[in-house]
Amino acid sequence: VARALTRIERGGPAARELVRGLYPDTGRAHRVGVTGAPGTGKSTLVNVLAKELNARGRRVGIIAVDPSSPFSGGAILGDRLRMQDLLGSGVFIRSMASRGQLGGLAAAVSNSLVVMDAAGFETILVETVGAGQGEVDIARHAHTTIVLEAPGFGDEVQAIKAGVLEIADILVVNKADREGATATVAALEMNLNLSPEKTGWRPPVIKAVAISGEGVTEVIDALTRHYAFLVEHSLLAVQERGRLDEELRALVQRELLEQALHALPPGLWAGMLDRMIRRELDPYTAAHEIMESIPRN
Ligand SMILES: Nc1nc2c(ncn2[C@@H]2O[C@H](COP(=O)(O)OP(=O)(O)O)[C@@H](O)[C@H]2O)c(=O)[nH]1
Ligand SMILES: [Mg+2]
Repeated sequence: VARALTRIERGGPAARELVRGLYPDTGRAHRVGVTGAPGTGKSTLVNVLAKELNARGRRVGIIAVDPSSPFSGGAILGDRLRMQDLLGSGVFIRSMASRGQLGGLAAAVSNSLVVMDAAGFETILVETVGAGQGEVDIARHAHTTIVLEAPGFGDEVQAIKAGVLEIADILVVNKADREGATATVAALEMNLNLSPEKTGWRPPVIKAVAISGEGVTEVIDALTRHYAFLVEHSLLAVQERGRLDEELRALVQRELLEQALHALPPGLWAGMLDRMIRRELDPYTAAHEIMESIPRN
């Protein structure tokens, strides 16, 4: 599995060939995304969840995605310690840093899920830093998304960014050993009351202390209930269709751009950039001219 994941991360034809071979054996794992601001306790929670699920006999894999790690060695060091902690437990953990743009990372995560799913991991926990659009993207790969909040992360209502409640299936207020957890829970409940439920699932708000394991049973119960809800309402297929639609669009978009770049007369693209800088050409007209100059079959 480790070697397959390395191949996936390198990308290119070898990665594509691997995905092609493994794809028929996928579709059985429960994919769980865990997201939230840095320092809310995602890694700690993922660890205890993995240990507890593993103790209950489930095969658990972890993918830890940290788009910021090229800049902060701390996250990587933390993940190393974490891997030590899980060593010998039967939990498989893989850390992934972003190289280049998030589009590439999203593809690497998607393909890593294929590898772990095919390898028979029944629950795959994907930890992602909540920092902009990226985490929303990665959350789309999950059946169930856990969003972590922690008290003392600024104004409680402000901390609940737009879009976060939309992606949350389970809300965890971690660090409940600290002051302000009750206020954070209340703020989240209030926000949930204001936002309409699209599918009939109301995200539970669970207080937890990840360092002591408090609340972990409740989170696992919520995971089980959410998966059962998806099955019961035939939402797994709906979700999957949406996810595959996006993935396919992204792939075709990339292919088309590559084809266009190949087909263009040499120097045309650079010339257009020069003209745009001189304000002789606007981006829309440039895109139109590029489409016009691509030879069609
Ligand atoms: N007091 C308290 N500290 C916690 C709790 N959970 C995690 N931490 C600490 O918060 C820090 C950040 O945790 P980490 O899991 O690395 O957060 P991440 O950046 O979201 O992955 C670490 O020092 C943890 O030990 C908790 O429930 N209570
Ligand atoms: Mg972390």
